[in-house]
Amino acid sequence: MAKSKFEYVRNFETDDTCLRNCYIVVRLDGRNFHKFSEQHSFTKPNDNRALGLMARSAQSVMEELEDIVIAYGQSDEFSFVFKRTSNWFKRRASKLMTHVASQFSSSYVFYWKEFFEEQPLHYPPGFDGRVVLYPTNRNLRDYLSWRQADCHINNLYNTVFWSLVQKGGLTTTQAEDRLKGTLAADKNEILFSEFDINYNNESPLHRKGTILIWKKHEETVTRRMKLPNAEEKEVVVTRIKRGVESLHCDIIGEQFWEEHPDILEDDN
Ligand code: DGT
Ligand code: MG
Ligand code: MG
Ligand code: MG
Ligand code: MG
Repeated sequence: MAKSKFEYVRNFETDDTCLRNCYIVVRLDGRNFHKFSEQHSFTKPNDNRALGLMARSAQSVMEELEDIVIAYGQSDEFSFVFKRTSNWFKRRASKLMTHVASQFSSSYVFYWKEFFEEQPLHYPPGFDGRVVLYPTNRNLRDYLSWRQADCHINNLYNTVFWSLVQKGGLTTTQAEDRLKGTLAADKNEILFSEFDINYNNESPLHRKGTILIWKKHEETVTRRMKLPNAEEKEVVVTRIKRGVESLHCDIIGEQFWEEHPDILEDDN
């Protein structure tokens, strides 16, 4: 086919191929969720409906897009890790990122009612996305550890803060002042001595966030088969299917990675 004289505009497109051999991480974050959570009456410090909807939307991303080996989410953010050998969309960063962001956003709206029931969605939420490349398993694990440590730090702070306000009767300004300069141990102590809360017994969903991985399971179905002599016969067929599994465990230490050796590929 002859090229039109307009064809040259293609040359204005820039190359955004992600470097080979690197894990591709796409992290999404809710746009202005400070306001969104207020306007949709999210419970403080954690709203299980909101966290459930985030995880459900991330599951849809994993099921609909290719080559995601693990996803990690907390608060209004979710990170998706593409396997380092992925060649999906020729590793073009903009394609990967926009597919993740749009699949996630449309799922967030699509599944809203399943989680929020009578609470209406007042306006369409948005999510920003970024792509980061990690060349080694250590770098990728440190990235995920960073996000989970962030979850822990924020959740510990928020748990004490809202205990002081909701149960201790402090104003938000007083609670802020009370927590200024405190270390983790101080916060644990306030929770324990003043509110009878052992932080380690708080919900793992809130303390650890949500990890999504693939899990294989066997599925047995009965099929009706036509035999050559026109007779029908019932046949039992067993297939290996994979489904998304949701966990709320530690991913900073060794144990998780020893128990799930097929998430990471070798460094060499
Ligand atoms: P951004 O990301 O720069 O557009 O602005 P924000 O407002 O989304 O800021 P970000 O992402 O740093 O903080 C997340 C906000 O979402 C934060 O204000 C708390 C809110 N949020 C997230 N999850 C929950 C929840 O479960 N309950 C409540 N009450 N708020 C939540
Ligand atoms: Mg942000
Ligand atoms: Mg945000
Ligand atoms: Mg955020
Ligand atoms: Mg197209």
